Amino acid sequence: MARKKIIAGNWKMNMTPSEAVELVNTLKPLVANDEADVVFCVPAIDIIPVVEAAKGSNIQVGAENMYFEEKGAYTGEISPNMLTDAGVKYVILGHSERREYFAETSETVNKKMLKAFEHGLTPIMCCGESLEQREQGITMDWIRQQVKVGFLNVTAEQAKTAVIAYEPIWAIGTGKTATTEQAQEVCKGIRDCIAEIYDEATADAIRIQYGGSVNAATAPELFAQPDIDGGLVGGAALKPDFGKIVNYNK
Ligand code: G2H
Repeated sequence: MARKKIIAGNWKMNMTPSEAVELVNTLKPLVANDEADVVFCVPAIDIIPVVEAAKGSNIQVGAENMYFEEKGAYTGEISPNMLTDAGVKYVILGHSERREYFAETSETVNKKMLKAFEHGLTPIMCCGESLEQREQGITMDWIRQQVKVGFLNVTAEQAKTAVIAYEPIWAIGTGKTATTEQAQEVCKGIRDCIAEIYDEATADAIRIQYGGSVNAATAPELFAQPDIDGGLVGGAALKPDFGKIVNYNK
């Protein structure tokens, strides 16, 4: 099955609302590519202006996180229905920065996954090992656990529409991209894990991205791998270079 590539920017905690609109206006003409889904995952406060600025383009908008309840006394949180009402289609869940700094666990990620599907949001579930885990030889054990817990009670039909982002923690924002072989090996391992949990058809349909210091120079080879269906891009998504990453195949 030919999977459509998905190339998503993760803006992290960058861009004020006015800077966000300016960036969308700069990138709009550069990120047109019919062969890939192009998603801008932006800070909550930027969502509404970015949805507005992206109108008429191929840019789809994502959030960087959400809570697993719909409303109530959860000061500071944002709910799935708030996101959909604002025009959001995707949501990053379980990014390693949220796991490290904001006590996110695979269990909370799983609750958020289930809520995202319930509301028609496509989750981009992040997983990845630390340098220590890689050196201990437990990369795949760790990632398989993150995937298995993250997908608990997710149906095969839902899983087919999901996106998993493999982001080795040691490659995030460090300028150290995993080698193409390392990235392909883990992405294949993730696909095998999905086949074990569900079946071949689900494994064949789910999209798996690589993330971690992706740039215009590394994207073409990474995205050409059989099990890498695009990228989750941080730093380089804030620059005109993102247009080159999206058009990696041109
Ligand atoms: C990894 C990635 C985006 P960067 O976190 O999710 O960021 O490309 O800056 O390493």
